[in-house]
Amino acid sequence: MLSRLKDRWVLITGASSGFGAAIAKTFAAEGAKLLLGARREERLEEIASECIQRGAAAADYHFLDVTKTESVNGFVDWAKTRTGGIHFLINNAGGAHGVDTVAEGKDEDWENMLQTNVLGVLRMTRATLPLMPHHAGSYIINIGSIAGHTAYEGGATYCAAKAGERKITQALRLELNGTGIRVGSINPGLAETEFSIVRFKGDTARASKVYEGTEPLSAEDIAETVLWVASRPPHVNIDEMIIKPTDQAAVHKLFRRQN
Ligand code: NDP
Ligand code: 8X3
Repeated sequence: MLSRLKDRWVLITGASSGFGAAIAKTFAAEGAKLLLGARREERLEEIASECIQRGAAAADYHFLDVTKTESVNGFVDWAKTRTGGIHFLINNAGGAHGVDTVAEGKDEDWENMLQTNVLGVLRMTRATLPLMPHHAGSYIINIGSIAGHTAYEGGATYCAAKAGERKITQALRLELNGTGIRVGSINPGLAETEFSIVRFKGDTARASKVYEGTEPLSAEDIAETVLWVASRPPHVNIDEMIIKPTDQAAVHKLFRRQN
């Protein structure tokens, strides 16, 4: 059967690593046409060329900083030179900065988390919506987190940001009702990507401790889930999904093997 992604234009933010890069490669194998954005263009170049090798019908990339309205609008203007219609918008760019308590929190970290995970999703969606065809199975898929469902110490702003992403997803679904454009959110738990390296500001030893003795999700696990969601027929909207490693019964309950 012909893939529902074949020759469909897919815009992925945060495609330079982790989930975004894995989603790009997974969609490439379905023959999709990819528009990849992030700040590290050299990474995007490598990923775009791997996507072509894997079967993407197109894989173009451009600098994107979702914290800046001009950058988002410039990215979408560039996208317009490639295509007249974007079928899938994957709002994935984001992450956490620091694990300070509220009492010790830094403005810069707070602003970064809210800029990327909340305002970035709003800016990208506003700019891309005019390019999304109605009643064509178009889909906005936002990457949330279990942090948007459950708060934890040291995560106040990240949890607030992902809860914000969840509310944006819900409001957007109401606003777009009747257009045929689907809106959904995928909320992963512990997954090993560059997420913790970024959260701990480049401290790789501290980052790897997060996953010690446990089997986290991989970026590919999330990419397969996004592909499944995007491949449902146009009348099916996967509203919201939570996906956690088997070892993670809840945010605070993580099984770690001793050895
Ligand atoms: P990574 O750090 O590996 O990837 C984050 C991506 O976001 C990178 O491609 C980065 O690109 C991009 N990004 C960050 N800031 C910006 C910006 N200002 N403008 C454009 N792109 C940006 O982490 P993950 O793949 O794990 O994270 C992807 C998403 O998944 C995030 O929204 C994260 O919050 C969420 N998530 C992660 C989980 C995990 O445990 N890993 C669990 C649940 C959700 P660049 O630096 O090149 O700009
Ligand atoms: C990333 C998962 O539990 O570190 O969103 O917040 S968690």
